[in-house]
Amino acid sequence: MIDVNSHLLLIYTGGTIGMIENLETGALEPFNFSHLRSNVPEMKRLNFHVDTYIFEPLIDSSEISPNQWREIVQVVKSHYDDYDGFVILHGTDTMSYTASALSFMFQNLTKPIIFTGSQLPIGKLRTDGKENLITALEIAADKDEDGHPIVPEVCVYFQNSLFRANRTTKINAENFNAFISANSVCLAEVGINIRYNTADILKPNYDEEVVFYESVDDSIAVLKIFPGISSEVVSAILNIKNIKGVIIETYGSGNALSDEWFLSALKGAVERDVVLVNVTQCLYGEVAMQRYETGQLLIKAGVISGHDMTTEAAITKLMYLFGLGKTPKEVRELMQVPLRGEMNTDEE
Ligand code: ASN
Repeated sequence: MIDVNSHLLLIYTGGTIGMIENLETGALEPFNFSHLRSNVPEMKRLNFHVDTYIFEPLIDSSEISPNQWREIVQVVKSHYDDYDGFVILHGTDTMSYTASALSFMFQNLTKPIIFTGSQLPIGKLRTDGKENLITALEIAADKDEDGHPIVPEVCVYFQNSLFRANRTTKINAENFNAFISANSVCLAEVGINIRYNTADILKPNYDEEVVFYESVDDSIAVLKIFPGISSEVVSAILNIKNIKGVIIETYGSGNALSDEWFLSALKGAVERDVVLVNVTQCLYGEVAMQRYETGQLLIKAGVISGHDMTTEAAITKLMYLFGLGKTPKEVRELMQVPLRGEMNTDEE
């Protein structure tokens, strides 16, 4: 039920939702919040209170970096006790990265943090931004009979579906349904009613404090395997100066080439304490390295399983764990344990 006494903070970072067309170049550019607000007069009709925090400068989300993730954490941290929930307007291009990062940077979260945005600017008649924004706000204001928020998680709300943030991937540059969470059920489906999947929503310990983490370590890389990949490419990535972790995007259930040069490059990196994490290039399904001989060779080389994690979740989880100052051994262990519902570990 929507709590009419709810106070929400709307954090506007930029993205298409608030953009307007530059008449000279024809390109969409970030624009100010009053433009956005004046295009959503419906916000005045919400029966709860919404304050705003506006990023300066507003950005296209392809410009996002861990600096902005830190700023979002700081804003939420300094206003945490003043609000019942937070809605973050963010560009769709990197929304899954930011939202995944944030899911790790808050521990024992007791309030909703809902990311949303749009594919068409709010000033366009057919915009998807209005529904996304209004419903994200309503979800953030929803409470259960004990007065607790229904969804005390970091989520992405887009086109009628509420997803766990660290399970999402942007899969569509055209349609309004830009996101999916391929390996995890939706936390809510929105039609005439908002139907929450309460059994799947993570609940915090309300007797304990939320913990905010502000540092992430970006000494990581992604190595996408493709037929014909050369030893130069592989060794250039695995030997980057000060690299701490590499996400290896493999085929199918976690397979890659079994050439001697490849396996010895991986072994060499593991011996230098680089954490190698296997995620699949497939959207659906998980890494099960023991299933094929090629996968088993990766286990022998010291590669660990990222199970059914998205690349976005694996990247941001590694950044978070190294940001905590964990040792490579600890990172290897923690990468294989779900910390915020980001993966399912029961492989076949
Ligand atoms: N380029 C935009 C952004 O990510 C795309 C969008 O928001 N739909 O900021």
